[in-house]
Amino acid sequence: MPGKTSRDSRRSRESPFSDRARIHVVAGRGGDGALSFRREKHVPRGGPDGGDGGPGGSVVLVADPELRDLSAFRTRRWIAAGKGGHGGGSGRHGAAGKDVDLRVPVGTEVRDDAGELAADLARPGARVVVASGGAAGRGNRHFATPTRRTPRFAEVGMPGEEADVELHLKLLADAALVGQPNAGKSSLLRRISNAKPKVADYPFTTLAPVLGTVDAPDGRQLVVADVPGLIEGAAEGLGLGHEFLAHLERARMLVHVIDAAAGDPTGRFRSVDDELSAYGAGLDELPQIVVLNKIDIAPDPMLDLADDRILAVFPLSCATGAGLTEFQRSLFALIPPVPEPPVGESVPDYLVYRPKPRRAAFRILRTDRGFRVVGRAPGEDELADALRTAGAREGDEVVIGDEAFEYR
Ligand SMILES: Nc1nc2c(ncn2[C@@H]2O[C@H](COP(=O)(O)OP(=O)(O)OP(=O)(O)O)[C@@H](O)[C@H]2O)c(=O)[nH]1
Ligand SMILES: [Mg+2]
Repeated sequence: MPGKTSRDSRRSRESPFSDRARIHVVAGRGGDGALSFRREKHVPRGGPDGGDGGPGGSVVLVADPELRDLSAFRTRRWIAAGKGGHGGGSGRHGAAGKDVDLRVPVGTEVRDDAGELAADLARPGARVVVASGGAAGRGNRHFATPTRRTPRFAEVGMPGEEADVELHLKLLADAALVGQPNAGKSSLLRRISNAKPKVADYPFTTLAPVLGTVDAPDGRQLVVADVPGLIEGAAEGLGLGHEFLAHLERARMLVHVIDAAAGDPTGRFRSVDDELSAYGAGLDELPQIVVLNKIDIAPDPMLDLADDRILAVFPLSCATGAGLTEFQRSLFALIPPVPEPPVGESVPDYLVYRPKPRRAAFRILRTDRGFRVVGRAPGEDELADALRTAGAREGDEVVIGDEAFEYR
């Protein structure tokens, strides 16, 4: 059926698993404070009544357990939050700019331009501000004093933060299935969990990690990841495994699945284990359960290994179900406990990530003739940015301290 084929291929092209994204985030500019004076009958010029602007909206990442990967950002790379509204006369405030909440899968790491880890959305509901909205400008009514009754200036809203941000998803699984292609990893996940990954008798059937939930009779649950097969050289980029080795970093335990019917289980174990060591990041230190699969074909597989990391070895068959109950029970018994955060320390749910730390607390005032810069002296670029967003035009006067110059 040609129709079916084309639909299937289109679907797989549209939604491949995506564990990296690069986005540009721009927070909203704060609204300007108003420069206004009360107008009443018979009063030629009343007091200042310019209201404040609204703060600019922020761009926020939110960890959502419903999301599987970062593919939403394939088509959405430039993300801007709302501008704050300007203040008005009669003390009217500008509206706050709208925040943009970007949903990302749990386990998303945020890296800055330099590739440094800036935040880790490791828990459902965790929030990270990746670009803070600009501060609102205050209206002129804030600047009236007994000696300055008619302040002829108001603050201008500040630009929002802007940054290039790299997102990198590392799946959070309790245990991860590793092994050579065709060993029966996906068959095992189908048997023990609610996930239904594709199973076929050719290598590299599984092209992207799949998570499944395994239930215990006492109500406990474990999340188990099926990761694409590893071949020799995977750590250097051969096969598919390399890209996905990062997903093993956060597993508490590995379930090493070996096709016992293919011969030399010990050699197969070593071959995959060498790739884990070559990758580094502690993968070769994780505790392992070894599964010798396909005992319906090879009934008495031998594994000749003495290794402290190996907690148990289970001969079983995903085809007949032999040994599966025992394996599943032991999975719960052997999984290392979730590391508790040190006493007195809690993992923050709300992190604020500042792409560019705000150096100077300076503000820009709009005056009758142009702009006045107050507070700590800003850097040249920062000032140029702030003046541009404030709407400065050629020829406007800009006053900093005792000096005045023309904006160009
Ligand atoms: N006879 C027998 N065949 C099995 C058993 N377990 C899995 N198979 C078969 O082995 C083949 C590979 O199984 P998969 O579960 O797709 O293997 P995989 O490790 O996920 O493979 P990749 O996704 O390519 O890495 C399929 O044809 C399965 O039907 C078993 O216990 N006995
Ligand atoms: Mg598979």
